[in-house]
Amino acid sequence: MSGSISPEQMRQYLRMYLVIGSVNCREKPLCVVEEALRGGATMIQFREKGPGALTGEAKLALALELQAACRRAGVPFIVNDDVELAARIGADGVHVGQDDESAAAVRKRIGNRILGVSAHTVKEARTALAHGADYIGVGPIYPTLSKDDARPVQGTRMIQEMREQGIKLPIVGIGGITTSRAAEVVRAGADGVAVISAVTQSDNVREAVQSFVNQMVQ
Ligand code: TZP
Ligand code: MG
Repeated sequence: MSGSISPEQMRQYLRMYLVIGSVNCREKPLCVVEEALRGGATMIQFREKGPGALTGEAKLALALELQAACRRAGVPFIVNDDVELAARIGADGVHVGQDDESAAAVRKRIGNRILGVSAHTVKEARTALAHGADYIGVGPIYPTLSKDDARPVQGTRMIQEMREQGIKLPIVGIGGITTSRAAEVVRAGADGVAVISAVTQSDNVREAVQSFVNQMVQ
């Protein structure tokens, strides 16, 4: 069983999904998130991972700060992996990978909040649905420098295959997506794009997000 969010609402939230942690940022993460929200980001994922990532109280403090910005903007705030943290701060949802706590267990723990699951095959997509996922993240679509343990690049083919095989769950593509590639990801059947570096490493975060949002309209 999925949560209480409707698939239609979920698809809207996935359109321009910014994934962010302190290690991805060239300036203060709060500034990046606030600029992204001004640019029209539709959902934010706090993914505090990799060399130099914050832990403990510092991680909690940053999560609270970013969550407050999202609340002010009325945009959902999702926590990657850390179900404990999500529960503690009352996040709007959790995103888990195939190597994290099982989606079914997370669904039990988070009730109706948003549950996102990474899926790399049609089988994983079906299992995610059975376990109560509200959306799946599919990738890496293109080469990425933002995830050390990324699986092989899939191109847009897997999204297409999932749609051909009857997967109707909301899908967000992730991995190496730039503004010039976003349309291709949506054409393959995704409802939106999840992006780290094309936004966080950009000289103008707000404009980068705006240009993704504009791609989504076409
Ligand atoms: N999962 C698959 S690829 C990826 C994650 C978290 C990293 C995406 O980052 P970028 O910088 O948008 O390629
Ligand atoms: Mg994970």
